[in-house]
Amino acid sequence: RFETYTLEKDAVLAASVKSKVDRIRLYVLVTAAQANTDDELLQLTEACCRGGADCLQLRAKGLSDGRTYRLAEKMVSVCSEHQVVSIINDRPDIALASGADGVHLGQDDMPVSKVRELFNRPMIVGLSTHNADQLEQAIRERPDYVGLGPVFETRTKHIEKLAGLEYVEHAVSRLHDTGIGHVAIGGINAVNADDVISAGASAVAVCSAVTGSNDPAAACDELNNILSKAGPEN
Ligand code: 3NM
Repeated sequence: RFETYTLEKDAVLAASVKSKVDRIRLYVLVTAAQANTDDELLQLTEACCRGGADCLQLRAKGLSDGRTYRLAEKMVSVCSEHQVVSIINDRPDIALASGADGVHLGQDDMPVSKVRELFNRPMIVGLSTHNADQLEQAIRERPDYVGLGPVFETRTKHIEKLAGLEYVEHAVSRLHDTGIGHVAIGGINAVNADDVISAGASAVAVCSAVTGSNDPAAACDELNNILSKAGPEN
């Protein structure tokens, strides 16, 4: 009886992970560098939530573990208040400890299956992919969603080769029926988001288009309008 209960509970929790991923359309990366104060970052988090982001990712570069953890915990609590999905970049341990909804992994991070073994609750695991070979490998590893990029030139992260809109098109059709979600990423803004949607993407991830704006909430709102015009099933 206990076993049945646990299995049922796991199935319900796993379904809740899937439904969280399914409702992501606007995903914003909040980059925390040494120069930022935690208050600044929390204000940015709040603004993105108010502006209608569906998911926020904390990218902490060069911060101590202690500070990253405290920041993550605060961001998670702001996200939960607004029912926004919270993801921590690169750090399964901090994602788990801070109560985040999930973790985002890069190509150089631990394998998806090993990261899942660390978790004592169902969590979202995302994985960056930059080309068709990495996508095939990702489909075998079964993350909950994959990042597809860089679609356009970006100054936020150095990546050797542009994946382009062609990669988005390829990946979206390849992922069809796999149950794995996707977010297109890299140089996406209010001017080109339409093209990304036309290439088949149902979700976009942005950093500078929102965090580099004087009014991040308005920038999210503008992107949201563009995404919603693309049609509810898209
Ligand atoms: N990952 P912006 S592109 C963090 O292709 C990141 O996997 C990418 O920032 C990938 O919106 C990228 O400022 C940078 O271009 C996204």
